[in-house]
Amino acid sequence: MKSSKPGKMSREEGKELREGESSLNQDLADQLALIGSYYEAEGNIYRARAYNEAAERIAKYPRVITSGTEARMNIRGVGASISADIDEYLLTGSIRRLRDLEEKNKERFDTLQLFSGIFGIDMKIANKFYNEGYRTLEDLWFKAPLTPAQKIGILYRKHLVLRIPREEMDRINNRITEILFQLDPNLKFVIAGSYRRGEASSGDIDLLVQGNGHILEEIVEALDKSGILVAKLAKGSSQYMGILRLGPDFNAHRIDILLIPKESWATGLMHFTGSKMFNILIRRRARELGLKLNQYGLFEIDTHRQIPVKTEEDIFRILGIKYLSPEERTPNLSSLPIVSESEETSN
Ligand code: TTP
Ligand code: MG
Repeated sequence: MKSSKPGKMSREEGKELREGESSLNQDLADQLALIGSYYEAEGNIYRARAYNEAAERIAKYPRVITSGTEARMNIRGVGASISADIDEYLLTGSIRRLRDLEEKNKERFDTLQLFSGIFGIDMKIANKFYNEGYRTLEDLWFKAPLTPAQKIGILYRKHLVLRIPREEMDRINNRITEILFQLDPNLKFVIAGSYRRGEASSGDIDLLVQGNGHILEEIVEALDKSGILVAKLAKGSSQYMGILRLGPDFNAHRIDILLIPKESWATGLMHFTGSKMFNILIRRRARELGLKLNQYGLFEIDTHRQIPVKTEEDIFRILGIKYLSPEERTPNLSSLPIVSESEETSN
């Protein structure tokens, strides 16, 4: 679920859990693991194991799964029924077997929905809490071994599920701009994500700041002093996750502050601007040209050499794609406008 976003901090470990494509396999694996957990709860150990093992292998599978048959041929433990589930998931986005199990185990389903809606509690943790006997948020609050971030997630749960209207995002942008300008007039920063794409509302605030090292602490301190940071959820050397609130007349929202080194600025900006679908398409295009694109840079796959890019326009040009403004990088994009060879030579 959106509010948990367990992948975000993994930047610190140098992994790419936010890469759109790997998340399709991960989503599928999560669904299968969830089926496994229902079978486990029903005492159907054989099926539970089959689904859990398949889920683990699918999460590690290096390519995006395109069909049940592909999975059956390449992944041990994927038999006829899991293969059919995969096809159904790829076609419709959900799996009937899971919906039936949820229907049959309604109390478990409802509780998992409630728990996994809290920041910092994903389905796996929700399952664990359910198995330990917790059923309500009061149970969690008073009896479960919650992390400080999960407690904050419970306190702000009503706020965090709401989207942020663009008008409020503009105010947040202005306020952050004032504070950061006072801190350092030369600081380069931008609110990326859906806000930069011009969307009417945003799920969170994705603040990118160019720089290295101590500046993150200084930024957090400055925002904190101004009174708009109401809670800290997690902090690494280049990423901060917290909750921001303009004041009592406003809701509280998730903010991520991401420090991006200068040499990664263009690719970082592109990545965190999204949309997720645009990222999938442009990374695929890069791969077709023997290149690897991620938030850290553009690289030649064979030599691992980093190709220097200063702006997003550079990336589009190198990949032979017509420039798309952030507003054009919509979540329902289905293909990228490739520059034809004749256009290239006429330029
Ligand atoms: P999000 O904040 O999750 O997405 P968003 O800003 O586009 O939408 P929302 O209004 O709901 O916040 O992530 C910011 C960008 O990071 C997203 O647009 C693209 C990139 N990203 C991926 O490429 N893959 C992912 O799995 C996620 C979570 C993000
Ligand atoms: Mg966002």
